[in-house]
Amino acid sequence: MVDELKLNKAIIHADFDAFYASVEQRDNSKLAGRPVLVGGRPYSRGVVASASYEARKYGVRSAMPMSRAIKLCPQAVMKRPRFDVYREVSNHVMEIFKTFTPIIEPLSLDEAYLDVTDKQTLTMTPPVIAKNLKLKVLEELKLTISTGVSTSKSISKIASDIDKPDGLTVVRPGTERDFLDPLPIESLWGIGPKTKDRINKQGIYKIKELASQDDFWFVENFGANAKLIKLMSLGVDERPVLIHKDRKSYSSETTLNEDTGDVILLKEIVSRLSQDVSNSLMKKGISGKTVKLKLRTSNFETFTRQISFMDPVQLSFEISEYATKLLEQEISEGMKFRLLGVGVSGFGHLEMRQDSQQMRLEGF
Ligand code: DCP
Ligand code: MG
Ligand code: MG
Repeated sequence: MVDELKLNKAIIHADFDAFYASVEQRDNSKLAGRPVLVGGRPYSRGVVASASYEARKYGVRSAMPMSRAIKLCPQAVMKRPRFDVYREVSNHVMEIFKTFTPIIEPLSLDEAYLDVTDKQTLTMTPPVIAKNLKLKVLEELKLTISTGVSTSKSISKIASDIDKPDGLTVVRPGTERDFLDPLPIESLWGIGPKTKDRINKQGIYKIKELASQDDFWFVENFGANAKLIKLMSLGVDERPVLIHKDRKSYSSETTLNEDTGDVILLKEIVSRLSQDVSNSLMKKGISGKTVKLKLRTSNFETFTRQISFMDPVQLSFEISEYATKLLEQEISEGMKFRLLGVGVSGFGHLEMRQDSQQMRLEGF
């Protein structure tokens, strides 16, 4: 019986409910039970980062302009984000997860996959493990998480979202397709709002309708992702929970003491960050083909811009040159920034870079 149980992979996806907003409610008892919005200022085009469930009843959602959110829910309490606190909570929850299984893959500050396949016993079934996980998080952090339990990452992620807040949704082995079939296609990984609209126009709304399309249709509609999305729509997802992801990028970022739009100062900061990243790359002996610039404006809008090239870069002046170009494209009159970050990804080894330079020289 136990062996039979162990044949199935057991993966839990756990995600905090209204993460930033719940932390603010927890740390200020006056906010408990009230609509809370964490994000930028309404009069400076700020957006909502997190809305408490009390605020969501009024139609408020993440990424909505704060000014609109306040119109929908005028009694909401607005809070500025406290990123340091959220990071601490995140570290703590990952430590709690580690007491359940060493196989953990964090996806962001507030969520992770846990592979508990080998932790199952007759009594300690995956749903019981998920329940204990929720209890421990509540006990230690005074915050709720929602969990999804199934045999795969994609289904567990969908399941954890289906009964928020404080949910525990179990999709038993063998019932994956029954679970997925009636859901809207945008529940699946890789189907964002634009893709959803495009597919809906063809009269396809539910995962069941999607799953019945042929391979040719999938390739035509999803290109390189066709196979993955087809398999996921059929409830097949063999991707393992990855503990140590290969590091995909090196970056350095800084929050400014004061928001600034001073171009010379911004360029200086970009240059310093590029130096940091370059040092890390040199230590590892790697170089990357993509330079990324991260910006957070004074109204808490965060975005990234990137540029890729054939020959990888490693030296700070090269990284800085590209990052500065990206910066120049984003600066406009009156715009101020509170955070800057520079990163490099798309790694190959340095030898490859030397090779390619050599080849270029030979080509002359
Ligand atoms: N976040 C953000 N901007 C977004 C989305 C999210 O700054 N557009 C931040 C704030 C969220 C946190 O990331 O609190 C976690 O994101 P989630 O998508 O998990 O959203 P929440 O935890 O806020 O709500 P939910 O209960 O739906 O998970
Ligand atoms: Mg969350
Ligand atoms: Mg999340």
